[in-house]
Amino acid sequence: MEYIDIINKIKEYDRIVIFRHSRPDLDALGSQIGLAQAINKNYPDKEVYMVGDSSNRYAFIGKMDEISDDFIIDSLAIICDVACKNMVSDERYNLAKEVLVIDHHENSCDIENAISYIDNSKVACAELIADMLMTLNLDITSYGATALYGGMVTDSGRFQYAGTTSKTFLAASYLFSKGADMDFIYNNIYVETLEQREMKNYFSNLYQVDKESGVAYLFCTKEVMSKYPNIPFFDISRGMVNLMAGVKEVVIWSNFTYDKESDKVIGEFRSRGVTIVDIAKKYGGGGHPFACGATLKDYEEARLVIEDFKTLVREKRKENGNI
Ligand SMILES: [Mn+2]
Repeated sequence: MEYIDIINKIKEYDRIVIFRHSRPDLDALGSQIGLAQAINKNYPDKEVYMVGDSSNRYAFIGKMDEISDDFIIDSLAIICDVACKNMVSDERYNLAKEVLVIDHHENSCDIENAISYIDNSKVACAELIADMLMTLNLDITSYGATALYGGMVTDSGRFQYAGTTSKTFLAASYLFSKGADMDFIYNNIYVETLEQREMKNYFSNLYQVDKESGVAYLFCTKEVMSKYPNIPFFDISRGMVNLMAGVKEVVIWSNFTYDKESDKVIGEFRSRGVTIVDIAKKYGGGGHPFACGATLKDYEEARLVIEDFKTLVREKRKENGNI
């Protein structure tokens, strides 16, 4: 499948509904909003809506729509930034005439009868969409460009993570030429309240480092989570994992957060230079080579993951003493 096939599919439909994964990050929301804005701009006669659960953290970027089942039945469903059916927010994509998946994750698509465009050379789904628009000479509103830029900035860790390529910067350049508002994104993402800073200080004192292997882990247990009843889960689970990043001695870092909704432990895993996604997959999860996660039964299982990380680092050190 090529970019033009995505656009031709969009052209076939008057009604389009854009989905993405639950607990959205800015790449999921930015991809949705950016794609909707691009369709509106280039094909103004089409009706485009976005659905899914809301995010406190990223509410600044825009709101989702309320739409009826009847509308979806006549529509093309486009699912952004996810290709696993159990991670899609709002399962009504099942009602749509056709389903098109646009994603950049490693996992292959398990959504039945969906057409999929998956490119895991893209650091963000938003980069994929921006690259498509740029390649096909399509236009986008400045709001849409800002949303896509936000997705690229966050999924690439401000163009720092592995996976950022020369094409990422070309896509960013395209978005700037369409009026992307960098300050709006940075002021909403990188400015925090005193309370947030103090919370980070608390979690910074909580993580453990196994110095022998260079594996760090944070256990945000039920007791720990009960100290922050009003903080969205995501702000701790993903928000705190990188407190352990950028430490010379730490090669793999992980955050295991108790989720009271599912009574499970959500693992977020990160690494510098060591591929860890296979361990995430072993525990039923997935993601990117150096940034992935898995849902675990309990902290006993979390300890098994940590042991696997330690073994992995030891094995890698046998191959390459510089790790
Ligand atoms: Mn993404």
